[in-house]
This record gives sequence, structure tokens and C-alpha cells, in this order.
Amino acid sequence: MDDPFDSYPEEIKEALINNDPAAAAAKIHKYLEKQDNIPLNIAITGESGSGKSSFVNAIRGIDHDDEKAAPTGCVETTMEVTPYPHPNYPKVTFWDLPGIGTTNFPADQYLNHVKFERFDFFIIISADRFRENDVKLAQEIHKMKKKFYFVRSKIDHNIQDEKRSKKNFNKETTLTRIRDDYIQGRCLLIIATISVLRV
Ligand SMILES: Nc1nc2c(ncn2[C@@H]2O[C@H](COP(=O)(O)OP(=O)(O)OP(=O)(O)O)[C@@H](O)[C@H]2O)c(=O)[nH]1
Ligand SMILES: [Mg+2]
Repeated sequence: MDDPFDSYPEEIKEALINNDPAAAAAKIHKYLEKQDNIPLNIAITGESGSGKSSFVNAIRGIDHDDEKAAPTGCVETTMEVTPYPHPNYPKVTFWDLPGIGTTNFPADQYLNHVKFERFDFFIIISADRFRENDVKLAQEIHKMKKKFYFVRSKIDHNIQDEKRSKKNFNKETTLTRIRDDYIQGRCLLIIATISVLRV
């Protein structure tokens, strides 16, 4: 039979095996405190204008015009890799990255430029279409044996466009088509709009 304490750190295991619940509890408490203090650096990446900085603001619950907000805009905006702390977990940092694939940040120089390997976890934001650069980013992250989520932004735009152009418009059908399209691309997907994130 598998050892039920197998995944526990040695010192906790020892206290449990020795039937010393008080010592085990103290050690577990210390262990959890230590876990809380491990820094986690999450990179928000993707093409320019896909909504990376807007996502950072939404996930931090900060309005675009707040002085602590990541600047957003309808032209290429983020030029520096910029850290933003998680509002509740000080050890968790969201890093707002410039967009891949512009003349300022060509795809072949992007990874070096932003020092891609220094982050622990990645969120790739993409709007409208699943593009070559999104795949490149995912492949790089996979090579580093790290994890990522895809977030599809600007769903509200897609819904509006379909509503305008299709007689038999149905919101659920549109969302399902978008989901299926990404699943075919073998992506783990969260569908998001700024308004959804703010709820
Ligand atoms: N309607 C809608 N607009 C969005 C959404 N996400 C972002 N935007 C808008 O899209 C534009 C670009 O958003 P940013 O967050 O600046 O995009 P970015 O990816 O950070 O762009 P760069 O910094 O240039 O790489 C802004 O005008 C945002 O208000 C969304 O989900 N829905
Ligand atoms: Mg930005």
C-alpha cells in the first residue's frame, strides 16, 4: 500500500509517524507559512493590443485611470517589462510585458529582450484569432517545462460583431465556436472580457 504521508516533507512525516500531533501541527503551520513566502512571478504576454495591461488591471481590481493602473491604449503602449503586485498576496507579482511581434519587439528578439526564462508561470492573452506568435510563446514555455494559460480577450467585441452580422445570432453558439476553435488548437483556455473579470 502507498505511504499516505509520502508527499509530506520529512520532518512532518516524522512527527506524524511518531504520533506527535502537536509537533506535526506546529511543523505544518511553519511549512504553510514558508509556502506563503515563496515568490511567484507571473508573466502576462501576447501580441500588442491583445489586452495584456487591461488584464493586469482587471485581475488586480484596478480601474484603467487609477494612478496605480498599468497604462493601456489603442496604440502600442507597454514598452518596459513592469511588475504589479497581487493585491492580496504580496509574494505574487504580475509582470506586464510588451507585445510580441511589433517593429519595437520583433518575435525573434522578444524572448531575450523580456528575459522570458525568469518567470515562473505565464498567461498568454490573445484577441480575435489564435496566431503564430501565440503558438511560439506556448512552445517556448513548454520547452522550459513551465505552465501557461491562454486567455482569449475582447469576447465582447466578437459578440457585438456576430450580433450585427448574423440574422440567427446566438450568444452561446458563438462562445462555443470560439471555445472549440481553441480546443482544436490544443489550448487550455479561459474566455475573458474585462467586464467578466470585474464581476
Ligand atoms: N472591448 C474590450 N476592449 C478591450 C479588452 N481588453 C482590452 N481592451 C482594449 O484594447 C486596447 C488595448 O489594450 P491594452 O491592455 O493596452 O493592450 P496590451 O496588450 O497591453 O497592448 P501593448 O501594451 O501595446 O502590448 C485598449 O483600448 C483596451 O481598453 C476587452 O476584453 N474588451
Ligand atoms: Mg500593455
